[in-house]
Amino acid sequence: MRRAACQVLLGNWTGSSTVPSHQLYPHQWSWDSAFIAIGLRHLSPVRAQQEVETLLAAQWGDGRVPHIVFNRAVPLDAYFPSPDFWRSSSAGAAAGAPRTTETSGVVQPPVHALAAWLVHSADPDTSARRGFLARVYPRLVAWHRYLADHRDLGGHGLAAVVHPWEPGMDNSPCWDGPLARVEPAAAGSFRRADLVHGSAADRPTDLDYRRYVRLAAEYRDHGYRDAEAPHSFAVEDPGFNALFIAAEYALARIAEALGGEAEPHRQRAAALTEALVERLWSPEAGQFLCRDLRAASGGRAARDGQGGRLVAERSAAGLLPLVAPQLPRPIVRTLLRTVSGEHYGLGTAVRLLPSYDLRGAAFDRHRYWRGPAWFNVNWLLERGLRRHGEEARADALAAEVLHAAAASGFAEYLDPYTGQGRGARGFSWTAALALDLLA
Ligand code: 9YW
Repeated sequence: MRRAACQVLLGNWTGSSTVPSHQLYPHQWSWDSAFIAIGLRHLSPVRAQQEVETLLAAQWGDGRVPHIVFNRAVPLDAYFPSPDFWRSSSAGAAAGAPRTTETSGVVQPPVHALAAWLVHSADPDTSARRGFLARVYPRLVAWHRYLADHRDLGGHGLAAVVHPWEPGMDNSPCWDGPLARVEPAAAGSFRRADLVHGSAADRPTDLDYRRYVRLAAEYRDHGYRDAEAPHSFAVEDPGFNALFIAAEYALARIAEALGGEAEPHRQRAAALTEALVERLWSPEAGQFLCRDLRAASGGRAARDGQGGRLVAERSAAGLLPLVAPQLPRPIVRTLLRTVSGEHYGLGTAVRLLPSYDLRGAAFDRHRYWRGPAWFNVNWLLERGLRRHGEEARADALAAEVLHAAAASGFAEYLDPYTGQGRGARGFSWTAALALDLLA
């Protein structure tokens, strides 16, 4: 299995970074690269460092790390939206977009500091010799500062996402409500490239895409400036913020290794954890929920006086706070019950955590983030279980992840009931995270 996983990563390496999948996603993706680097460190620590550094080289002046870094050698029609849609180097000039590299203008979850720390730890000598941590640290600090300063749209310390691509779970049922208020772009005004390689029944719908396009164009037309963009979609997502917390703790370790100040990072991580619990924890749901910042006030759920409204959909993103080390113990206990309860059924109805509530009205075992099991989510859960002392459950999950990764040819995602692979094969983060679990 190790050899097969390495082959996937070697095949998807482009010379300076790794594509998630040559056909479907032929450029560099932000959180993919973080997960890929975590696996690549076992194969080549230097390549793993390059993976992170290539991504960070495309960082914008305002600190944002774009969700896609485009490879100019790839034809424009291979992926939509292409560089001529985002027009980052011109439209993003005021926000400090790079002049010579084209990128998207939205972000993805901030897993990078965690990846950088794990990559460094795999081979501290090579890392020190190459000055890896010293080079990436200021960039990671600027990235986190961007999230804290420009994305605290709710005003209580959490980072908000402004597009369904940002939390990395494009068509999660959690966005159905907030997206319904977005006027879809005209049908036929763009051409989807994903349907050439993916099956329509697995992918987001055309109506979803028309709204994704509208939101991205609106952001672009405001120069990607957060203070000016209307951000008609603005959500506090527990997965995104949980990864922000884990990354902030990783930044503390990086600072320490460089002989710098770790305490401010720990303090920010603690403050984020507090805000996460305060704003997104739902005792009734037994998990964290998303907060829709643009929901009109009124209705029972809105009367918590926190602004916006909790979204009444259960997604696996609401379990990811298990990666936060300082989560209050009663919340950890509840989350552990929820994972194996009727809504997720881990260990009973299914062998890998599904992306969405098995009992939810929108559940669809094949459609992308509306039910299928994803490897990065399960890898994070495995880490969370271990972090909170659930060694046996973590071991069992790791074994299931490895089995499913190999049996599916390193599929992009799986039918959670049958374990059958769906989407792309030879998918990079699946191979990388399998390699990490094998190590
Ligand atoms: C897109 C690359 C990306 C992942 C996302 C996943 C999908 C579609 O593919 O996004 O066009 O960006 O939802 O999490 O990073 O693998």
